[in-house]
Amino acid sequence: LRAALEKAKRGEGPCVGQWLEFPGYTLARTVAPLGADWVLVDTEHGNIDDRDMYLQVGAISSSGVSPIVRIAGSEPWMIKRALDCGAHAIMVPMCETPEQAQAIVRAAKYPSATWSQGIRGAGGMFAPANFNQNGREYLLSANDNVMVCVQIESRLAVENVEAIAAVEGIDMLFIGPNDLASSMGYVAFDHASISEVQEATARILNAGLDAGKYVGHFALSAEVAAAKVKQGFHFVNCGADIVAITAWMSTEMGKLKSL
Ligand code: 3PY
Repeated sequence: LRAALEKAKRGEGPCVGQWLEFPGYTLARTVAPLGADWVLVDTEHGNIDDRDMYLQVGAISSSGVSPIVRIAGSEPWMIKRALDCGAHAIMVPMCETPEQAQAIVRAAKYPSATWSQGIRGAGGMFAPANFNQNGREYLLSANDNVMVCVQIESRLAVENVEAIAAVEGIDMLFIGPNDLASSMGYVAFDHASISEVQEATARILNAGLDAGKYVGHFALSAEVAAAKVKQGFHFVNCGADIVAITAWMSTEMGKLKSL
């Protein structure tokens, strides 16, 4: 994942992914080989429980693709379980202050000489296989290899974004445009046409770039994703399983009825 992000930073093509809202090993197995650098398992809004998170993360990594888990909240135990099942990165929603960002980093790091504040517990050895490592290798390298991404998606988060971006151990800022618009008092789905949201988007992008961090943006189509890459974002998805299924099935059903 880091290699794909570094490539994106050098302007050699974006780091692209797919987004899972539905549960199931076979779904993850089907989606992972479709050309993505990463596939995200969404335990925040998806119908994905702890067991399915384990199944999907394993299925994605065994396809040679980086599994990312979006955590339901920012609780240390949730971060621990996502990392213990072998996520290459975590995405934590609604990070609004540098103090919250520091707490998220602490939860994602084993205590070590470099990360004396780390509180991640050292049990659960399912993760090493997803990094082609043995347990000892994983314990020694996870603090460097596992990536921490926080979502900037509220008015307060935008006010604090430079301070959040400066937190050591935060690798990426990711914009959730729907929640951002919603927190500013607009209808979430209208985000693309709201100038306040677009101004905040530019500020978040600049804060991330100035701090030397990766910056990502949520997108529901290739066109939107490509526009965000053009704007300077490194990391984008291009839809989600539920979007693909509903769009394809309703279009085909409509076609059939008109034949
Ligand atoms: C948002 O758009 O708010 C997101 O978090 C993407 O799911």
